[in-house]
Amino acid sequence: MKIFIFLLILLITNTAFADKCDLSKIVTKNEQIIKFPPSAKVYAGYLNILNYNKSPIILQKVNSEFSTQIEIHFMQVKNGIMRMKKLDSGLEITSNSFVRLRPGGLHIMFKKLNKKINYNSDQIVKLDFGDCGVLKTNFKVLKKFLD
Ligand SMILES: [Cu+2]
Repeated sequence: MKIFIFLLILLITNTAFADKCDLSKIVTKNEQIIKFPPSAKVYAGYLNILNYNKSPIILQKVNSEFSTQIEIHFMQVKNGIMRMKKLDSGLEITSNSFVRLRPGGLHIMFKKLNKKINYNSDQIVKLDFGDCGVLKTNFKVLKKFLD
């Protein structure tokens, strides 16, 4: 009986670990912050996120030192007008796929800027994937989006 319970526990924990998210299997590319002219009160962030995990991941929060309010936005056409809307439940990236955050679509919106950042500098941006962990990335500050 004891052996049976032991095997059962082993089986349960093994299955649990099989689907465990691995932060090293999340890859980011082409990270950039577009800084609009000095008068602008927000910056836009773009990047590609690739998920090589066997399970979906969710980008739940974004943190940085230069902004105290960071949101993930998507574009929506309402009454013929394109608007930005906040993604409240986070951004899901399904297993073995990727998402592109780029102008005209999904993007990170850095609001409440509290630190000056210079063009061509690298800025640390932390991507919080919840249980999967926090990925520290480097974003390049640019005037114009580079594909
Ligand atoms: Cu926005």
